[in-house]
This record gives sequence, structure tokens and C-alpha cells, in this order.
Amino acid sequence: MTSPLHASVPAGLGSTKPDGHARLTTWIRECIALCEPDQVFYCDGSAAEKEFLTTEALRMGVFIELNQQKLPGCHLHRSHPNDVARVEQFTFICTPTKEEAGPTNNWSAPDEMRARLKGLLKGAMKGRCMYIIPYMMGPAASPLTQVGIEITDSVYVVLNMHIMSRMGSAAYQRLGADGDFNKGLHSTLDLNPDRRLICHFPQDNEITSVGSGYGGNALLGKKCLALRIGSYLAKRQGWMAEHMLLLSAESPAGRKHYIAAAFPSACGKTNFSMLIPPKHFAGWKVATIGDDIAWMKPGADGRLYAINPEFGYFGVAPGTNYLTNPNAMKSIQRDTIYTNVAMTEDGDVWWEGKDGAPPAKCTDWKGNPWTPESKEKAAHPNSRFTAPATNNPALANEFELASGVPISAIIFGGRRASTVPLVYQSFDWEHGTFIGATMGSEMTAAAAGTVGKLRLDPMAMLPFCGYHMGDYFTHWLEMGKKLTQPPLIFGVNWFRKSAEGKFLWPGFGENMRAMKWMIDRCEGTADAKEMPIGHLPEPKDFDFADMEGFTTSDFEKAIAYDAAGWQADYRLAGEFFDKLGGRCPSGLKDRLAKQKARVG
Ligand code: TSX
Ligand code: MN
Repeated sequence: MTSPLHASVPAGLGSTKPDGHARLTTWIRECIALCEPDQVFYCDGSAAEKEFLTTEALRMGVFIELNQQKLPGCHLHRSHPNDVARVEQFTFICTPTKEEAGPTNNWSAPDEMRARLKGLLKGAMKGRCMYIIPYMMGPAASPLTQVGIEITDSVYVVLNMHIMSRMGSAAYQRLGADGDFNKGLHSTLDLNPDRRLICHFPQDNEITSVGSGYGGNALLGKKCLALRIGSYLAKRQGWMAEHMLLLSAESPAGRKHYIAAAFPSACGKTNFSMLIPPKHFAGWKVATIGDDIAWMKPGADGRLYAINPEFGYFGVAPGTNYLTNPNAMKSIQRDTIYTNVAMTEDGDVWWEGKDGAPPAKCTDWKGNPWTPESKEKAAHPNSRFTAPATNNPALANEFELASGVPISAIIFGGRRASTVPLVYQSFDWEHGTFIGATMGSEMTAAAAGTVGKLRLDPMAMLPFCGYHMGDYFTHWLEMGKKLTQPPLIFGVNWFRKSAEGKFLWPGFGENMRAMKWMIDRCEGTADAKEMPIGHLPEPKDFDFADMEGFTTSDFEKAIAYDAAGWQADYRLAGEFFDKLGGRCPSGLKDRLAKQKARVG
């Protein structure tokens, strides 16, 4: 949603300009000359600025008032109904050659795309306010942190960036006179989907996004910088930008492990990052470091260290409730932006899968009256909350740690009704990379496509890798060689079903049991059976005590080995590797051949 002008701006706000950084000042001047805004607001990230812009967003109708007694500091935003999700078909990686972007990305020649974008942006901010947003992805003191400047004509974007990034003048301080920064230019234009383009210029550390106001397309620090540009920088600079949650798990004895996990969408990544251990695990503490993105770099000790570059959660609302994720529910009771959820008569929010019965009547995400008899959903399936990480009761102490945390285990998972066991361990780093590179997930109704169809999504990075996926796999293998104490790599599947179609594993907090086995493997205290696909826990190795109605036989079904299923998976993986051509590392192709022979 676009913001018109601010009639009057309080003294001291909107005027914190960067000075002494020639490249930055020049670029801002160029953007102003191109977009021709009537007003320029230089953000400082302060609480006073947030308060002023929130009041203005309410006045402009960008924000809708919610019940401030129930939900203090919370606001509702309704996006344009055609602008509710990321748009992979309009997302481009503009490298000098198509080969660099690879067969899994849309590509355009940088000069051609720049010319097209220039045409679209010429005069695009006439009658509008342009906001200059300085922000950091990562803690101010971390060597892994990146600075971005986002220029946008959306006050909704500014208020989201206040939550999702470390925004404000500290970013200018970190830049100094000549620091490198990501250039992000965003305009909603007229929200016409025919003029919607999300473009990345990795060689120039630059993003231009037009025609959408939606989170993943418009909050340029997240998917665009932290993953697409980030993965490109990481390859060149010797680190990793991954689509992973980060958590810590501390035993009653006080031993802590840090775990990173990659799951495709609709697998409950945010839920897992905020997991509450069941009663059986009294004394265990799980804390959230991040729910979506991890930046990781080998340390001097040969371990892999990770930070979460984000400052908030941009989570899917439907399905979030006090049973599936109490910590998320507690995180979204104040200072939260709700996008495309339903609103009750008393100014509360509602969505499908929230606690309790649906309200007798409410206003749906489009602003229309809704009752339980209505055919359409009250909240959009991709409706979101934007909440500060500091609201999370389970936020880890290490959230601001500049050095990052040393990772003990990396987990790859997907939604698989068959074949993939509850949990298994790779033989080594290369085999773990292979597990990540061949992982897939079955589609749910929330995603476009055929429900239940298996789609490969290597490392959950397919839509987010800013260069050739084959080169990305090579980078994974190279990183492994730099680590003298590499994390152990595991595969998991919370979604395996019985022949009758029932979930074999209760999931949610009970996933702590799988995590406990993985931690024990890291400590060298749990046994496993060597199978063709990796190391699997046997019933004696896995704690499923105090699980109501869950038997040894149930566990055996959840970890059962299905050779024919694996052969089918490997056929699909082979097709994907072939698509990558000569850039698919031979290490992975050889692994595939070896695995095919092993599973028989
Ligand atoms: O997030 C999920 N997790 C991870 C939690 C830490 N979900 C929700 C996925 C959509 C985002 C899950 N759904 C998980 C899970 O582990 N498992 C399942 C499947 C499942 C759903 C319901 C039941 C059991 C399994 N049980 C009953 O309905 C009683
Ligand atoms: Mn994500």
C-alpha cells in the first residue's frame, strides 16, 4: 500500500541524512531524480518515528485500528487482493550471463532489466513520500552483519522494517565513510501484476522491486538480501546464507547444543524453532535464535558459527494457536502488524486454526462481512504476523551474540507421507549435503500446484539461491572441507503416514524426542543401526517413554526402511542433477550412484 504525503512532520523526524559517504549520497540523489517523490523522509529507526508513522498509517487507511486493550500496539493491514504472496515467476537474478543464474532461476541481462525498471520507476513517486531506510541484517557488533539501505514509497514497508531489521542510524555508523551496503529500491507503482518485478543484481549488491507491497517482495532485507544476494556474497566470501531456523537446546545438566534446520514452507519451521519440550523432558530448555534465516561461517576452531540476521518474525497466521505454538501466540499479543487476517467485532484478530470456535461474525481479509457459513476463508491462507523477536518468551540469550553460536547439528526435513523415516543421520558431511540436495516436500493446499505432489526443494533454497544451484552444492562441499569439527547432518520427517492415512508421529513438542537422539549422537552417547540410507535409531536408542498410546510397533513404522521408495526418490534426484548439467558437483553425482546401488 502506497503512502501519500505527510501534511506535517514533527521537528527532528525524517531528517537523519547519511553524510560523509559519497557513494551512498550519490545513489540516493539518483533515486530521487528517477522517482521524483514530492517528499523525502530519512528514517532514523527511533520509537518516536515509529509512533508518528503508525499514526500516519492509521490516518491514511494503510493500518486499521485493532482493540488496543487486547492487542496493544497491534495493527491490521489489508493488502491488495492480487498482492498476497511472493511471486517466483516475476523474480529475476540478473547476472552478466544466464549460466551464472542457472536453470532454476529466471534470468535477465542486467542492462536490459535496468532499462525496463528505469522506465517503470520514472516519476513513480510523484505525489508520494519516499522513505530512506538504513538497516542492519545481524547484530551491530557481528562481523557477519550486512548493511542495507532500502528506499521505498510504502509506509507499511517502513513499519515492517522497524520490526524485522535492526533499523536506524546505527547502520550509517557501521558504514562509516566507505562501507559496502546493499542498494534496495522499492516502489509499489500501481500494484498492477503486469508491472511486478523482483530483481536482483548480485554483482552490484543491488535489488530493485516494483509493483508489489507484499512482505517477501517488498521487505528487501529478508528473502532478497539475506538469502538471494546473501547466498551470492557468501559463496564469494566463504560463508553460508541458509533458509534455516536456529535454536538452542540445553539439557538439565546444563549442556547446550545449537541446531540449524532447513524445511520448505508449510512444514512448521517457526513452530519447531519455538518448540516447548513435553513433560517427560522436564529440565530441558529450548530457546529460539531464529525462525527463518541463518548466516554461518567457519570459526578459527573449525566449527561452524551462525547468526540470525533478522530481528523479528514474519510468520504465517493460519494454524497458529496455543496448542501448535504457544510461544508464537505470546509473541503476537503486542506491537505486531497483522496482514490479511480477519477482524472480529471487538477489534480482535482471527484466522482459520486459531484457538476456540470461529466468531459468529467477523470481517474477512478483504474487508467483507464473514460468518462460519461463508464459503471463503476469513483470513487469507498466507496471512501473516510481523512481530519483534524480543516478544518471544523463549528468545535465546545468544540472539545478540556477535560471534554467533557453534552449530552441533544441521537438520533437513520435508513433508513426506512415505519413504523418509522420522529421523536418520548422514554418514558424513558430503552425504549430509546429498541429503539436503535431494530433499523434497509434498505440496499442501497453501502452495500453488497439485496437492500431494512431491517437489524437490534442495536445502529449502530453490526459490532463494542467488546463483547456479550446482555451484551452490559445490560451495556446500567446499565449506565441509574448511570445518575440522563439522556439524552432524540429519534428515527428519514429521509427516509420515500409515497405510490408513494417519500421521505416524504426533509431532510438535514430541519432536524433542528426535532432537534428543540427535543431540545424543553429537555427544556420542546414543547408538544407531547402519542402514543403506544412513544411521537410524532402533527402539532401544530412542526415548518414547510416557507417550500415550505410542508403541514400539508405532515407532518401527515411523522409522521403517522402504527400499523401493528410496529408489523412486533417487530417480527424481537424478533428474534434478541432470538439469544442473556439468555444474552439478561430481561428488554428489557419485553419491547418488553409490546410494542407488546401496538401497538395491
Ligand atoms: O509445525 C508442525 N510440526 C513441527 C512442530 C514443532 N506441524 C504443523 C505443520 C504446518 C505448519 C505439524 N503437523 C507437525 C509438526 O511436527 N506434525 C504435523 C502432523 C500432525 C498433525 C496433527 C496431529 C499429529 C500430526 N495430531 C492430531 O491432530 C491429534
Ligand atoms: Mn522462509
